[in-house]
Amino acid sequence: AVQPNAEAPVSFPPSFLWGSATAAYQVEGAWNDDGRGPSIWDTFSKTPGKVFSGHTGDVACNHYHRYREDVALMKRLGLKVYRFSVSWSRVMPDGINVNEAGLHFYSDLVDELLEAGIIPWLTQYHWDLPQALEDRGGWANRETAFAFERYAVVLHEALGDRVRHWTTLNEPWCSAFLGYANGHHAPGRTSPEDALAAAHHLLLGHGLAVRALRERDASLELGLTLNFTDYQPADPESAGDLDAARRLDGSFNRFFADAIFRGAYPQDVLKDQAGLWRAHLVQPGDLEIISAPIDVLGVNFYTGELLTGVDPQQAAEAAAAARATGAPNPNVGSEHVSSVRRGLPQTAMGWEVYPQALKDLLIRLHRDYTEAAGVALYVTENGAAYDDDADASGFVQDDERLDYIRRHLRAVHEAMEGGADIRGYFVWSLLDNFEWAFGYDKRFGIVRVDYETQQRTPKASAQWYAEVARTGVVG
Ligand code: GBH
Repeated sequence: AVQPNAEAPVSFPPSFLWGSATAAYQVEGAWNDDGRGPSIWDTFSKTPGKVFSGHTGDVACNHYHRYREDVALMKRLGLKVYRFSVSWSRVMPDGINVNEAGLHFYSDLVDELLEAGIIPWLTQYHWDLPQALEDRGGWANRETAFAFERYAVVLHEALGDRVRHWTTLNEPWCSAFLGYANGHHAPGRTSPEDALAAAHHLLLGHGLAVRALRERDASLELGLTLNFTDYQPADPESAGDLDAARRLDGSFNRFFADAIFRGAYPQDVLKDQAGLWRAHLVQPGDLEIISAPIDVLGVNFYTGELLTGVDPQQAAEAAAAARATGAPNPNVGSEHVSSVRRGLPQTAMGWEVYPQALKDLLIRLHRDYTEAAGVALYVTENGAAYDDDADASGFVQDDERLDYIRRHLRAVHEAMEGGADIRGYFVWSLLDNFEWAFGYDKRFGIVRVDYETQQRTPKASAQWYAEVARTGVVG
């Protein structure tokens, strides 16, 4: 349903950064070019039954060979910033030794962007751990956090003269819990204990990288991107539903934000996860490193959910029962929680479209975390998959995606009016790409990719977004 005032256009400040985002494994292809080593996503996608229809990122959008064309396309669309990620195993094939040819690619990409007047926004890690590090325990092994710190230094030495915006991690919740607890993502492990170890070591790696980068150059803009979902009780009168919302808000949102901004994991979440934390996992000084000051918090937002749960007293029992069935659930310690539909329109992912949640979330993040820390907010991902229907020329009149982005931008604007310091917005995604376990079946791009010919065709949403980026006005 359209808001009553939806027709009055809103204006964003001229400094607002309009951008788009991608991630290395989802767009690059060139899986074994120029000395790239395998990542956990190469292994996972080539394991039968893990990814829709056996799709892999071997070719993807062939961005590795077509980056010049893609940068030119962004320039034509008037985008001011490009958020991309680096494939760790391209620049360090075994996670440790440097591959100069791999670094070259990113150096060339950065040069191409700067020449086009587009700000490069680098994400160090978007889920594709070198397989060699996974073979030594992956993120469940504390050593991986130190390897991540060395990786940050290698990137900084190659790109630090030209890249100002550094994001350490993209969505550590996904890496830890989809990767190690329910196995929906690479490396496909299903151990709640490993998932919690991974979550802690990811955050430790983030903190170590921030410290190392800061030491090298105090003027860099440093931060990380977290995925947030607005969780509300299905029935605000029900103790079980209130408990369910508290739990997932805790394990999904507050767990990461509290560690970063308050230097402590939330007590209630630790209680929910009691018995699943390995002894000595958190070592003295870890949370101090994790909470090293940052400049930017990236917010990835797709939906808000209503939750329902059983009575709090029965929760532990229900969680244990769920674990005993071997049915993996990423919500470690809160396996009994389930979501309830609001009855709103859904995207092709089955996610309900509820922009109000983005406004509420941004205001809350500003109030609870970022304002006091002097940290700027950026919406580093927002967008939608729909079943696109391309015409003979490849054009897609994607009115639903356009409307999704439009309504969420209006929500961002409302949050800014509510006081939140939001400096930019990156649509997910520039291109249709490899949507992880869903392969190429789900299309998030504002630009259509024909996977037969690699032809790029801006959709109606891209044309509309270009106008927004040019004028700063959202109708
Ligand atoms: C982002 O992840 C990714 O950063 C990006 O690479 C990806 O292409 C994009 O979104 C679109 O999916 O049902 O248990 O998974 C978002 C991942 C998906 C994580 C929804 C939380 C809900 C819990 N989010 N998920 S579960």
